[in-house]
Amino acid sequence: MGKTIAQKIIASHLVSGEMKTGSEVALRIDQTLTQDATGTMAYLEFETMGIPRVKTEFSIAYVDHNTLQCGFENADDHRYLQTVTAKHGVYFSRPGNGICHQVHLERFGKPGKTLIGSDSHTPTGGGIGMLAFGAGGLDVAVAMGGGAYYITMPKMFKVNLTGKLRPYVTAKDVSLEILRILSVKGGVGAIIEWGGPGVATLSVPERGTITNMGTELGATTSIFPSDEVTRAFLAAQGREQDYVPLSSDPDAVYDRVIDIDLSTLEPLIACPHSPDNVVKVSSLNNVKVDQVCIGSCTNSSLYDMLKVASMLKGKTIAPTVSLSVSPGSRQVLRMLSDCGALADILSSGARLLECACGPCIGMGFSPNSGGVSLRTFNRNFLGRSGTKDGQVYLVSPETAVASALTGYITDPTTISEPLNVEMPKTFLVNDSAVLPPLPADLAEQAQVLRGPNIKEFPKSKPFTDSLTAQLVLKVGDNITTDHIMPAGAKILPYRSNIPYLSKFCFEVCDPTFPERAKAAGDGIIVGGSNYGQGSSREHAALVPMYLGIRGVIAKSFARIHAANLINAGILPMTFANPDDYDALKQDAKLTISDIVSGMEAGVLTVRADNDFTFQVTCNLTARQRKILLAGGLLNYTKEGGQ
Ligand code: MIC
Ligand code: SF4
Repeated sequence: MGKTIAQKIIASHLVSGEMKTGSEVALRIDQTLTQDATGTMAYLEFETMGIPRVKTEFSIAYVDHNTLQCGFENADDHRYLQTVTAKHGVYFSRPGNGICHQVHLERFGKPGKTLIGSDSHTPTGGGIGMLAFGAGGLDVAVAMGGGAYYITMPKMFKVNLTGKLRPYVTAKDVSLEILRILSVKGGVGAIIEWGGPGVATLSVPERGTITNMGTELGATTSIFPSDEVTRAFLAAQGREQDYVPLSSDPDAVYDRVIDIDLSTLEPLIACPHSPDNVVKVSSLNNVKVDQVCIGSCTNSSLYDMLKVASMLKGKTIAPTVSLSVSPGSRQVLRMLSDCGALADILSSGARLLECACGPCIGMGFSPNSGGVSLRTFNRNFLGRSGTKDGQVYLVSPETAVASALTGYITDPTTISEPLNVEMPKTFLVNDSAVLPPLPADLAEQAQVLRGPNIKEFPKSKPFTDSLTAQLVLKVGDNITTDHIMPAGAKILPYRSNIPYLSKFCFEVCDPTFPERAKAAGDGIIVGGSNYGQGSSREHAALVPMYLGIRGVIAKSFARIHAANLINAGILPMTFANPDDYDALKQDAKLTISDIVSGMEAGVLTVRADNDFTFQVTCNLTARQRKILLAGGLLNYTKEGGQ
């Protein structure tokens, strides 16, 4: 039987396991990336493993999230990251060099290689034919130490593209269309491969936009073939030698095939507060806009920015609109400035922000109270912008500019002027902001500089055979990691200070949660379906663990979060009968007995203090059971577990 692209890369990186859907496979990891908000924790974890130098082909630490330095915390973290990476063989991309996924696509991603990154949008690398996964920091630390990355062998979905996008309809609209079709849960447990004749019409940055937003589908990852378009992109970046062709076999079998005719798509928009809340832009024509933000790892490539500049040239944005533009990398910014396009952007009245995540993660540029903000980003979860009642919509750069010019949500296909932007034949290559690590002989003596904000890693408890815990919080469906552990300019600087962060856990849902959880001692959280969707931040597991949470019972879990819970020593359990969710009341005392044998059988019985008894399933591999019994992955690894 023929193989899909992902199956070919998995087969060539298989360390153990059988490539059968649903069974666990361990993969050799060629490259790792971290960003600063998750990186501090990942390197602290790496340090406790006592491995002197990373064992991957290439590992890099980016600083792109916590770039505001409103106090010593972020600056100290940057210094820690710069010194710890130099010592352990990791490259360091300095603050201002750009957003990790954009820079990685430009400079380091290689077709056919495996990549894991401590950021959920690492699958952006699929745009260049990499098999790239978002993972928790601890999984990245283990991979840096030469350990395998464990995943459940996913189903294979194919999206078959035909036709060609019409002017002003974009790759972002393709992402929104697939979210409309599949929803934020539709990709769970699947790898999405993009194929068909329409693929050849899409550039690498456009493919990157699509694989980037595959994360919002809950997909394990997304990938494009590596073809002549890939070769041309790599050649333009001065690294044609990294090109290898990659395609699926003609008789490859997919679990599901979805057809999209690119020529029939219209500009789409995701309404508050979920990326799958998608309608046509034309259906919202009269909505007044307060703010427009262009950038993020989804839409900050040179190609996107040149289109933005061309649409803004000679025009002025509406006086009621505040427009921000954050180019994805220093390369993009330099090239915009050299060709004069930057002047067109600035003359329109736009505010230029740093080449970083910025407003996407609530690092400044929050909208006004109740303000309507159109963003070219990938997430519009409640409160993420930093303004609790902000109304965030997700759009393409073309829709963003058209709306910034009129002051109302505007379908860009109503613009009559043509939009002709070509990708350059060569990019301006200057990697001076990427610092190589120290050579091994110097590294040994090198000092790692830590600031006072770096606090000790919290200790988790190993599981014993029975647990009585209070149901401290009951929440509904689609709880995101932004609900569990919010981000934003005020809290993000404390990513290496779990005790301080814990004060904000579940703040969006119930600000009394941290105090109540601490008072309860051992606690359990009950959730609906797709619990923990969104980011890869392991803080959404470490902080609840610090507050005493021992287990989460939900209707279903998002992949990375479930892995992070296990890594933190928290037991993820799924309702055997989802209706039992309704019978549970917050504050109930829950007792789980025979945990060790139950984990092995995959079924546990839970008794509430009103004698209501129900069953939960926990499909854990032997390795995951050992991790939980050891009290988390760090303990397990220290004890010699593989
Ligand atoms: C996000 O987009 O939510 C983030 C911030 O990039 C996160 C990582 C983090 O919380 O640091 C992600 O997507 O994994
Ligand atoms: Fe940064 Fe936003 Fe991308 Fe996350 S989604 S990596 S915060 S730009």
